[in-house]
Amino acid sequence: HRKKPPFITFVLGGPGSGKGTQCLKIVETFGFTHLSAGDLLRKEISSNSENGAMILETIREGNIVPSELTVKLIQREVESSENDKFLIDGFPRTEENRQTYERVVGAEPNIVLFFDCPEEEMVKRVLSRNQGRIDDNIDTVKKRLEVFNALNRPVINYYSGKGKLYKVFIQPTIQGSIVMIPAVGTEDEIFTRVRKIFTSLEV
Ligand code: UP5
Ligand code: MG
Repeated sequence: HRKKPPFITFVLGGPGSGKGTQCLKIVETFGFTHLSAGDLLRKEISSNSENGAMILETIREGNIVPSELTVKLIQREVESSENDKFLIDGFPRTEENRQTYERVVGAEPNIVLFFDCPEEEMVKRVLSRNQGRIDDNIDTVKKRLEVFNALNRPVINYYSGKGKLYKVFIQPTIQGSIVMIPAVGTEDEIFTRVRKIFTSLEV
């Protein structure tokens, strides 16, 4: 039995923005448990579960798997873990995902981390990743970006309005009329910024 509710961080950002990469570093440094919604869904495909074929088709098209299913997979992992702090990576992707999570779990996340990365950089990374993902091709990447912009941005705005959003810029910033250019950092440079966030939160 849990004494207190777990500390939940939603990790958001477009395809290839570096969510998974940074989550591994947060795990090493701060002892979180990393739950990638995409990985949990891909595990359902490879374990030949009853929903496997539907999930495969949905991911191939760059669409969103039904909320109840994803929430169930996440909730199962959280409840079977001894840890009390979690990174939920790549979820919620839509307002409907978010509302389903909050209704079923009965809680909001503590914070939301958002990797704001330029599209050209995301496309370049995804297409050079080469890990055999069925959705890492130019057509599906374009679709994933469209879905991200149309459906995930409202979720990000929602949490921003609640004061829960921590944004890591991976893109040029404009100060006055000067554009600060090469802000796409290495994995370690990005983590320096991420580390500051978690250090300041003392979790
Ligand atoms: N890389 C990372 N950081 C770098 C840096 N600073 N400089 C240079 N290179 C860097 O990184 C991507 C690549 O970039 C890697 O090769 C990395 O080495 C390099 P990664 O950390 O993997 O980025 P990430 O943001 O995790 O990208 P990913 O492709 O996993 O994001 P998606 O959000 O597209 O994928 P996800 O697995 O979350 O979802 C896949 C699909 O599942 C969705 O499209 C959807 O169909 C379905 N889905 C749902 O339906 N519901 C859900 O809730 C979740 C997923
Ligand atoms: Mg990922």
